[in-house]
Amino acid sequence: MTTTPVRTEHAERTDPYPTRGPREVTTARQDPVVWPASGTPGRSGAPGPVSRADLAGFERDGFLTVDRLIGPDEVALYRAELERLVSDPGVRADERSVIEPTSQDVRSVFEVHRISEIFAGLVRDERVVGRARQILGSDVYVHQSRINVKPGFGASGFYWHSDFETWHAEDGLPNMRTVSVSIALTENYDTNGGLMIMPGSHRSFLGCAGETPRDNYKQSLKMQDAGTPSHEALTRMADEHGIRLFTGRAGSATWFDCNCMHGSGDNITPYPRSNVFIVFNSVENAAVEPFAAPAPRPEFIGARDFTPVR
Ligand code: 6CS
Ligand code: FE
Repeated sequence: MTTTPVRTEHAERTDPYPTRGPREVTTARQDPVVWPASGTPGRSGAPGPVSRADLAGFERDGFLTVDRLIGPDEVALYRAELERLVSDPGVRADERSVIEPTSQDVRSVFEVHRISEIFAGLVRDERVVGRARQILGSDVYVHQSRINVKPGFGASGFYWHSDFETWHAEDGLPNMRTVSVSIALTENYDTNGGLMIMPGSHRSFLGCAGETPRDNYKQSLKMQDAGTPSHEALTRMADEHGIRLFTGRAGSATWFDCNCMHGSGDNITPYPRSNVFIVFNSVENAAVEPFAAPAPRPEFIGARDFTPVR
């Protein structure tokens, strides 16, 4: 007797946050911002280094700032490691490095938590991973890490976007249970291309119009196109939420929810705005198939190793 293999269709799954279809569509957030500790429903926020007032601020605004997350000696250590990495020809030639289109300077290096033991140590630091576990209410793994050099004299910024929109569409993160920290390694002035966030924008999801091209990351990490909001949407959101520019000395940090609408301007000053950027995802929100892309992005951009940070 012969049997024919039964073709199982790709199980239809509902997408809570539709994006990259024919038109822009706004969906209310369906996830908590500060998650209850796994197994203790209701109580928001596991114990940890973030004060209750700061947790409340994070819930409301989508971000919180720490004036001095790391001290001057640590800043010097991470600055030196950043300089070592960006001046290493092997790193520069590696696909993990993004080169500035005009100046040919290194713009970013991805997956520094894997290629650098020094940055791996920063990820495991309780002042860092402890805050992520507290906000996400669970163990966490690193979905992405990068150093952004943002040299002076013309480094280009990042246009307005929601990180979650990309991480959902292209990396397959199902829910908004992901938090980023940007740790300043140089002074963030109000003139050298600082991070801007629309406070409160994390509470609604803007699904963008336009399909994801194949191998989109090869272009999007230089200048994002797919996943870019319309002028109308940005005007509406800026009118509703305002725009907050983050400044701070080296060693300060901004923690922000994965769905904040944010961006940064060019840096034409002589002063670099370098930072290390770490994205923690809950182990209960591990990446699945992309929700709106032909294939997942490479692992150095969207991790597929979900081992919790210890
Ligand atoms: O596509 C990404 O994953 C990266 N792009 C930007 C502009 N922010 C988030 C992330 O590093
Ligand atoms: Fe971003």
